[in-house]
Amino acid sequence: MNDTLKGKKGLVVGIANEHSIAWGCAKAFHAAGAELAITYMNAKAEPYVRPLAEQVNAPVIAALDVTDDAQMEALFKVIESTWGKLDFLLHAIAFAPQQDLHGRVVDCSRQGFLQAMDISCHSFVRLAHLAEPLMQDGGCMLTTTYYGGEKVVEHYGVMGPVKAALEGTVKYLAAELGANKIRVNALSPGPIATRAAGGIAHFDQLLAIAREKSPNHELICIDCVGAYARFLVSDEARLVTGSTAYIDAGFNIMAT
Ligand code: 0WD
Repeated sequence: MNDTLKGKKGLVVGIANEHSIAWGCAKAFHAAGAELAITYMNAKAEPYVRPLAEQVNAPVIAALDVTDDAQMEALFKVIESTWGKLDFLLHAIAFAPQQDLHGRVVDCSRQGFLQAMDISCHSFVRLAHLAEPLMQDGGCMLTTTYYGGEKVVEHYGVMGPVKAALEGTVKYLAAELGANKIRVNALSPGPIATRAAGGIAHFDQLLAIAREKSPNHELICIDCVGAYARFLVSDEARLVTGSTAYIDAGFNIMAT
């Protein structure tokens, strides 16, 4: 049994259902002995998320729409009163309005661009800002990015520039928080058929290309991402920070 997270307390933001990447991570964190705070986006999502959170005995189950500052502050108050500290957090959310996501980046509206950037990137900064004081013994902050932030991936649209900004943010946060032994990293999984993935046009093509071009010719599963996430938030990874951790069967090394 892996108990590398025994005694650790973690916040998981981004479970929509049992297919979510965040759920693969939550299962791995729990199996390694961590106690979790798990959020659901709104009342519509709660019936899908709460049973999962109960399955991993999460002592904190709370609503969090990251656009609601008061809700985020209230969540951190609950975490503080429950544990008095936080060891790690996972941010695994993204959003862009359909109209902007499906169009060209050059046509993206200001509102759509800002909303995508706010929910998918700056929300990580806000979580980090509130988590920092609770990470007195050090900690780890993880977010989720995609190869489309690094290279142009057809149909990824405005999420490409948003993920590029997120990856840049990871580096700056890692540099700023390193002195307090807080590590900041991004997971970069290959394509996985989740609810959010359904918003990307021709996603099945992306899956087919990933399988064909990756050295391993395999698709990624949420449990594979979970295993890597568990390692990254553990003390075993204490010298890993500011990195983009690919879990893509090697796709990123291939010239297209
Ligand atoms: O192929 C994929 N699925 C990949 C996903 C490959 C590489 C990276 N990623 C990234 C995504 O961009 C995202 O950042 O992983 C992260 C998690 O995505 P996921 O697990 O693929 O998607 P999903 O299960 O849908 O979870 C994302 C959730 C939302 O789900 P819906 O389906 O309702 O859009 O993000 C949450 C929401 O639960 N979310 C929010 N949570 C709080 N406040 C908000 C918000 N404002 N907006 C969306």
